Amino acid sequence: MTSVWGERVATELALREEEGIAMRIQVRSATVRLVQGDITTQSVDAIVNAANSQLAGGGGVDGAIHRAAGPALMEETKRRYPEGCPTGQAVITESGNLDCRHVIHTVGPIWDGGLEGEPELLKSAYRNSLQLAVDHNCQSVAFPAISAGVYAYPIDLAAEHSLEEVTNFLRECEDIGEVRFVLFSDGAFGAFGRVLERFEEIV
Ligand code: AR6
Repeated sequence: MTSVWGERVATELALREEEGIAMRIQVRSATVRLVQGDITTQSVDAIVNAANSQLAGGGGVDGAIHRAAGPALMEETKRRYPEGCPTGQAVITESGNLDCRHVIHTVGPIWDGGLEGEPELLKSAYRNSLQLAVDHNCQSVAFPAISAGVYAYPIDLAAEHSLEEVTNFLRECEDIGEVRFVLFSDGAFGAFGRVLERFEEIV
């Protein structure tokens, strides 16, 4: 059955294309693209880090970004945001050795069954990251699947809630040209792809 959300955005999705391991849709003037790969190698204006609320670094995509960026990234993060970043919020830094202008550090929720406000907090993490990108003139932004690793957000729900919030944002704000989801695993790419396919079904 088609969701209310799907019906609402369907008319604004003009294009979906499969390019091997990439897919994209168009939402007004922006492209939402799915690629499978490593976010640290993306050439975009900003990449988003799935951080923890202490901004202390860690494993997963956080560890990969800090390793690739070099120590300047953690030095700046600690100096500018010693208080950390609450769940659902986002902060921005320069990017060290990465091939992007900025790193946006956001904190997704830890999954605890789904009745503790996790969907709203995840959506807030995406929304606040995109708003920071706009505020810093970043027209292309790459996201990992926030909360879908160590924080255990079920991947199918993560795909649905992430794409829902990003497309809602792009319906209202035309300052961003591309949002790229960089999905590390086959499972994550497949889950995001299945949500995107629903768009095509209802166009
Ligand atoms: N590029 C793209 N995606 C990646 C990469 C990469 N290089 N590496 C992992 N992923 P996670 P979370 C995927 O655990 O669930 C950290 O320790 C991964 O497969 O990185 O939000 C932080 O410090 C998964 O699909 O983030 C926090 O303590 C997705 O990125 C905590 O983990 C997110 O997995 C945050 O947990």
